[in-house]
Amino acid sequence: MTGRLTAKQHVQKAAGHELGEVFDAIATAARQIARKIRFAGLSDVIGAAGAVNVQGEQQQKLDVFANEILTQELGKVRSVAAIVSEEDEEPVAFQHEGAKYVVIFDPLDGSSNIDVNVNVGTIVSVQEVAGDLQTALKQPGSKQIAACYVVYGPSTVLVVTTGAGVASFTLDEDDEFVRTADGMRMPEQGPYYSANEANASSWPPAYREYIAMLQRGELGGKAYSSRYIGSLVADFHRTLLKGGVFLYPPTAKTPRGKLRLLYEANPLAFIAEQAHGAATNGATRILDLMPEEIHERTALIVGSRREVDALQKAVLAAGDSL
Ligand code: AHM
Ligand code: MG
Repeated sequence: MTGRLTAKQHVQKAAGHELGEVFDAIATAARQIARKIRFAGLSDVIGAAGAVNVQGEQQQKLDVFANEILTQELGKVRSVAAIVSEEDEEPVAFQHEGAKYVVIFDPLDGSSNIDVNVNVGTIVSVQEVAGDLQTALKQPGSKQIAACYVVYGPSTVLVVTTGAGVASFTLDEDDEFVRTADGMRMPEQGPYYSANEANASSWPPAYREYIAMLQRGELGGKAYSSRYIGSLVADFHRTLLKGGVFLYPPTAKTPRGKLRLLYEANPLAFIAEQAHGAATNGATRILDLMPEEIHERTALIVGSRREVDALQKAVLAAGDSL
C-alpha cells in the first residue's frame, strides 16, 4: 500500500489539474460501469440493445451503457475537445472552447465474456489536440499523454500512466479508486504466453515456430504455460503483473490483426513501456505506427521485453509479411 490517494489526486500531482479532471470523469464512469456489471445477472442488462424488459423499459446492452456513460462524463469536462469511441463511427466533438484533449476509448472490451461472468474492461488513451482534430488523430501513439484501463474482475482495478511510470488503483468499499501500487514493473521475462491458438494454422509461420520454441523452454530454460481469457484487458493485466507475452498475430481472416490501434494497442503499449515492457506489431514498435483511420486494426504483441524482442527477431528473420 502507498497511502490513501485517489486516481484524481495521483494524476493531478503527476500531470496537473486539467488531466486530473479527465481522470476523475473516467473514474466516475468506471464506477457506474462496475456497478452495472456487478448486477448484470440480476438486472436486464444482458442481451440485445433495443429489447424491452418486463417493466416495459428499454434494455441497454452493457457496451452501449458504458459508451453512453463515458461520453456523458467526459462531455462535462471543459478540457475535453472530443472523444473517439469503438462504439461510434465518427469522433464526437464538444463545444468546449480552447479544450486541449481528445479522449479515445473502448468502452467495454471483451464484452462477449459478460454473459459468462468473466472479466471485461475499459481502455482509454488521451492525446492532445494541437489544431485540427483529424490531424491530432493521425499522430503516433508515442504522442499520447496518458492512458489507462479498468479491469472489472473480482476487484475493479484502474491502471494509469501519465508518462512517468504506472500506478494502479482499486475500487474500495466507499466506491473510491485508491492507489494500491505505484512504479509498477513488468517482469523482464514471464511464465506465460497468451494467444488464441485456434487461429494458429493461419498465423504467419514465424509465430507458430515462436510458440513452439516457448513451449520447448528454449527462451530462458523453462517451458512456458499458456493462459487466454479472451478479454484483452484481463490478458494484459495478468501479463503486466506476472510477465510473459500476449499475442494477437495477423490471421487469414484479419490479415492486419484484429485489435484496434487507437483504443486497444496504443494505450496498452504505452502502459507496457512505462512498466518496462514492450509492444510491437511484429515489425514496428506499436507507438511508432502512424494511424490512417480511427478504427484501424493492428497485430499486437505485448509483454515482457525478453519475449517481445525474441518474437520481433523471429518475425523479421522470417520476413513474414504483416
Ligand atoms: P471486442 O472489442 O469486440 O470485444 O474484441 C476485442 C477482444 C479482445 O478483448 C480480445 O483480446 C480479443 O477480442 C479476443 O478475440 P478472439 O475471440 O478472436 O480470441
Ligand atoms: Mg475491444
